[in-house]
Amino acid sequence: MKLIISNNKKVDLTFPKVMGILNVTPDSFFDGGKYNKVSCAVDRVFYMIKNGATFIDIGGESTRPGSDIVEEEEEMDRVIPIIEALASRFDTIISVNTSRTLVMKQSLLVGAHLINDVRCFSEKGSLDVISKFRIPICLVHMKGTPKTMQRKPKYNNIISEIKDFFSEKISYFELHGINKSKLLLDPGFGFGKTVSHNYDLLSNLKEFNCFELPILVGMSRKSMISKFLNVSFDKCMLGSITCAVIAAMQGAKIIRTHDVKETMDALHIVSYILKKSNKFNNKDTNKC
Ligand code: 7PM
Repeated sequence: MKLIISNNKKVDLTFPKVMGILNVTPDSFFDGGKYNKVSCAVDRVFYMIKNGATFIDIGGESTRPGSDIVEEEEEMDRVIPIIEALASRFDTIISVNTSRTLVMKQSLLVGAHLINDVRCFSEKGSLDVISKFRIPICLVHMKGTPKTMQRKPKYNNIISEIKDFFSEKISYFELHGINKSKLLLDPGFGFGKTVSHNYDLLSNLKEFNCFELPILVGMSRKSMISKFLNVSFDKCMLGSITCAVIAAMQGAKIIRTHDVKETMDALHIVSYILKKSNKFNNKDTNKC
């Protein structure tokens, strides 16, 4: 499986790859406020690339549960100078975590490669921007909004509900001129899900291979780990890597993480096992 980024940029997704998280919000629960200066962000990204990150995901708006909306201008000021600096220095794939049309457009103009929108391109005009730039996009499942999503989320069958969501979105984007090969699918761990829902998802993750699109997962230091283990966010690394391994063994192709080096160690072993057992091409999966 390959992901075409642009004419001269492709990523081989036969084996899982790492997406390093760069939060440039002042309030992020884990690394907030540390990388909001351009030079600090450049250093941090250099370190992540050196340790094996293929993608860098930059976010200027906190979407963690209960967070407030950030003003557009503020989000622009946080992310655009950093994207510009990264694009001129590194050959990494720059993903932007945003829901705003203007931020998407400006990011792409200064060199971003991928848009990761947890609100699935619901803002007016965003579809036009992504179709014009022909870039890959990540479709994330979320029930509710960041402000309200953790107020007693309920599902009858979380797997079939998310499969229906993906089917609907794939058709919708294809209808609007976005090639299916540009889509990444993310079941959205922590976005309107209880701890138990998140583990229902993780234990059935291989079900989503039926779409024959790359699966991206983000569980790094989320409450499915901290609440389950009853530890603070800063003591969640091994739990996060365990979840990453469980996902990658089921065919997840991109692991979004705070801990690039440690996740890469785990994924090297996963890749070798997938290769030896001939399970890296997800050919054993059923149709949706
Ligand atoms: C709960 C806790 C929800 C922390 C979200 C967060 C993902 C993402 C984030 C993900 C994709 C935070 C994160 N999580 N993008 N952005 N997938 N594609 O750092 O799982 O606040 S945000």
